[in-house]
Amino acid sequence: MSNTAIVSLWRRYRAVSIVYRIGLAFVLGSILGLVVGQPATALKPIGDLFVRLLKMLIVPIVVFTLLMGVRQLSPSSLGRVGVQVVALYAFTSALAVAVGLGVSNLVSPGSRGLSLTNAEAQSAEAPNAVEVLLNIVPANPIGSMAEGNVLPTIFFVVVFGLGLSLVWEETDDEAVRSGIETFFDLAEAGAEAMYKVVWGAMEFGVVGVFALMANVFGTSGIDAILPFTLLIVTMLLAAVTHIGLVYLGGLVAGLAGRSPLAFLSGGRDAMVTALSIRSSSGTLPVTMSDADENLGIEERIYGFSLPLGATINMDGTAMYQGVAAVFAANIMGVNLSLIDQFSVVAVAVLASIGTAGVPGSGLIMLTLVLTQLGLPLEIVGFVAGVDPILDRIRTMVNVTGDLAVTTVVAKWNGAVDFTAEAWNDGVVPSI
Ligand code: DAS
Repeated sequence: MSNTAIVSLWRRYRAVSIVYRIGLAFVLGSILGLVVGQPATALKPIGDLFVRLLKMLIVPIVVFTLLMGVRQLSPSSLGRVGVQVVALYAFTSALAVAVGLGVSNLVSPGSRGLSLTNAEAQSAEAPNAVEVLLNIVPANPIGSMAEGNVLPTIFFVVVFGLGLSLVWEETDDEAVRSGIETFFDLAEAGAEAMYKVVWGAMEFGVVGVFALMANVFGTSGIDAILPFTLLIVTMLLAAVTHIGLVYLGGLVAGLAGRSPLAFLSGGRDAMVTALSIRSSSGTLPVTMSDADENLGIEERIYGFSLPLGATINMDGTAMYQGVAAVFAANIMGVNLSLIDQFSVVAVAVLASIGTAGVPGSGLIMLTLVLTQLGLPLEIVGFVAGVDPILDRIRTMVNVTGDLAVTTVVAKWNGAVDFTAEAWNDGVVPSI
């Protein structure tokens, strides 16, 4: 084959979105494992290399992305409306993880058809409740980072970031202020660099996922298809439950006293866009347009809450961490205690502050949750292959949550024109 043919083939290969290439690697690796059987497990070291790459990313991702996320939570820039928005965002995110865990405990994805016995089970004996709570506060933050302890690292970075914001507001010392701005600017640059590194790791992930799936299907055979199907079904059920109960029932009908169907009609463009492009940030212009034109919300509210929501409010992503944690534990044959599930909620809610509203970011955040639970990161490689489907569901929930909270806060602050189209297009009379 001539050089030009190879170059053009390479260009065509790179033109395909990385996530679809990983999806293709998932399918081809699975087929190879099914066809070749046990010999396919010889590829496992390639998958292990991909897992090590993911482990390398964990601490820098937490430090940089969370510092960047916390920068937007400085008390003065929030104000009364901001505090209402952030409080509801945090509350719905915690509920989302609980819904994800609850539905997963019922459906129990990963408990049949797949067992990962040969990966080292990192979890020692389960610590008790008091130990887990105490362990959230690191005795030595640098040591926690060095050991890759996720929750204490997250706790320290959030506290440190809030400290920087408070000093920035209170000090008159310009040198201190510019030093703090440098900290945050470095965090922003570091976060951007880490996302670049993440996608570099995901490039290798095409080969890594191929090898991991060849190993899985070479070991477990055709039965391994069931857990992945159940994982998608569980995520769908959790998403519908959360949207129905929390957003439509609790927020729109309960707190805003308006018709849930009218809300869905008003936010449909943003929900469909999110499903299509898998990016909250990319959907933001549509989300803002739905808020303004369909739902009659004033710009002084959505202009603050929606960009903030696209960055720090990721209910679908947080929910997914709960679903994937149960999936991973079932594959490992490990039972998640209530304490374990509490730590999933804590990591998922805090980590979702730093999760970017871009395709696949929730998959990277899964490495934090699995590390916190002491579960093998191979599972990130397993679920990467079906992430194009799971990410769409996550992103749609993320965007719907941003709009639902914005509707409630706007109602509380008299900033919704309920004569707007969606509330009165005859779908359902408002409550
Ligand atoms: N795709 C991300 C978003 O844009 C969500 C995720 O990956 O979890 O919100």
